[in-house]
Amino acid sequence: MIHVISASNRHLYQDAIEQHFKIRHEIFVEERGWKTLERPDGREMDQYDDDDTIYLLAMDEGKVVGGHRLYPTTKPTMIDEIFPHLAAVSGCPSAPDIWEWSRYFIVPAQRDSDLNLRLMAAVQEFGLDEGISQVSAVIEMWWMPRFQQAGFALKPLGVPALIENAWTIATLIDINESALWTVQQMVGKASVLKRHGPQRRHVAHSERLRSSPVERLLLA
Ligand code: A1S
Ligand code: SAM
Repeated sequence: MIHVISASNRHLYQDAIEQHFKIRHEIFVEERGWKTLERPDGREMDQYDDDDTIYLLAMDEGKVVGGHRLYPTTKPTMIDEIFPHLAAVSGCPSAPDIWEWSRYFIVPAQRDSDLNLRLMAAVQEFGLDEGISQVSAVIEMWWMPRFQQAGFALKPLGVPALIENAWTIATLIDINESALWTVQQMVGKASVLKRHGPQRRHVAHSERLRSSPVERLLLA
């Protein structure tokens, strides 16, 4: 199952979160060669890993096997701060119902399985549950047919540019019932998420943390 982890339930997932930072280092720094993200402690984390980050992690018998993360666009994002030139046509998205999607990975042993489709279904299912209408993402162009095959509608925010030798584009991806339905048909499952507690809890928790420093202290 794919677990939703936010500040509201992170205390239940300390081990999974730690595993995932190490796996991210192995995959993004060592395999993909994104050397800017290299860290001596072997944990890949950046400025978009904080109390407002929501992780969707696929777990198999206690082991993290894949995942991705979401970050509120009401805060400075990767598109704003690092890749604004990719959003030169439409501007950088910033709205409570748009979240930035990044760090999509599957451990090598689980690639070329249905996990990829389940991870795609997870972003649609979670987004619909939590009132997210779009996710923004900086993607290499080879993602475009993958998303289109899964029924996702994408809108480019600008023109592609070469980043680390890969043609890359900033996009907005719609979260909607139609995309969820298409990808669920491909997965052959109605739900891929493991839920603890009520729906609409994770985004609302993050919004409360951001709205009040006192609440931040009380909820910490
Ligand atoms: C991006 C964040 C946002 C999305 C939110 O026949 P093949 O093997 O060539 O088929 C491949 C390729 O067509 C394509 N593909 C995968 N990696 C590619 C790359 N680096 N460059 C160009 N094309 C690439 O996908 C096909 C299937 O790939 P796969 O690895 O055999 O299987 P799977 O299960 O679909 O897994 C895909 C992912 C991307 C999840 C997996 O390869 C992975 O975790 N890679 C490392 C992390 C990564 O690069 N993430 C994307 C950037 S964040
Ligand atoms: N879509 C990617 C993701 O999901 O994380 C990020 C963008 S993609 C163009 C890969 C490039 O972004 C790599 O060169 C990587 O070093 C860079 N990158 C990712 N996160 C970064 C960060 N926090 N600061 C600087 N560069 C970053």
